[in-house]
Amino acid sequence: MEKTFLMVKPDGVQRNLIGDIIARFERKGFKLAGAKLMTVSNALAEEHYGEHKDKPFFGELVDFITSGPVFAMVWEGEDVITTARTMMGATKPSEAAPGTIRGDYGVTVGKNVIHGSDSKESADREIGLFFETSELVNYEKDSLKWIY
Ligand code: DAT
Ligand code: MG
Repeated sequence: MEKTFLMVKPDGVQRNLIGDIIARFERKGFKLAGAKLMTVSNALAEEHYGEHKDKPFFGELVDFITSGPVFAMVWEGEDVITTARTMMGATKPSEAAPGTIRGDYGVTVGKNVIHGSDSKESADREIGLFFETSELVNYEKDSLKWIY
C-alpha cells in the first residue's frame, strides 16, 4: 500500500492542531504507520527542503521548520499521497479551500500548518529522511474491509 510523509509544522504544534490533523486522516480511512514529536536540525531541514535551496524564502523556511517541535507521521492507504495533498489544501492559504487543513487554519504562506509529500519519489525520500525502518509499524486493521 502507498505511503506518504506528513508533518505538522511548528505553528500547528503550538496551536494544538496535532489531534485535529490526526483525526482527519484517521476518519478518512488511512492507516498510521509511524509518528513522533521531534525537533528538526538545520541539516535535516536543508536536506528536506533541498528543492527550494535557490528560492528567496529558503532561509526563512529552514528557520521556521527548526523553530520548534514538529509532529512527523507516515500514513498509508490507496492514493494517500495525492489524497493527503487534497486534504491539506493549496500551499497559499488564500487559495486553500474551506474544509482543507490549510483552508481552515492557515493565514500566511509560510505558516501553513502542515507538510505533505507531493509525489511517490518525495514520499520515499522524506520517509527515509525522517524515519528509521524500525520506527514504522506493519499491522492489520479490522476496519480495512469496510474501507476498501
Ligand atoms: P507545499 O508545502 O505545498 O508542498 P512548496 O513545496 O512549494 O509547497 O513550498 C514549501 C513551503 O515553502 C511551503 O509550504 C511554504 C513555503 N513557501 C512556498 N512558497 C513560498 C513563498 N512564495 N514565500 C514564502 N514561503 C513560501
Ligand atoms: Mg512541497
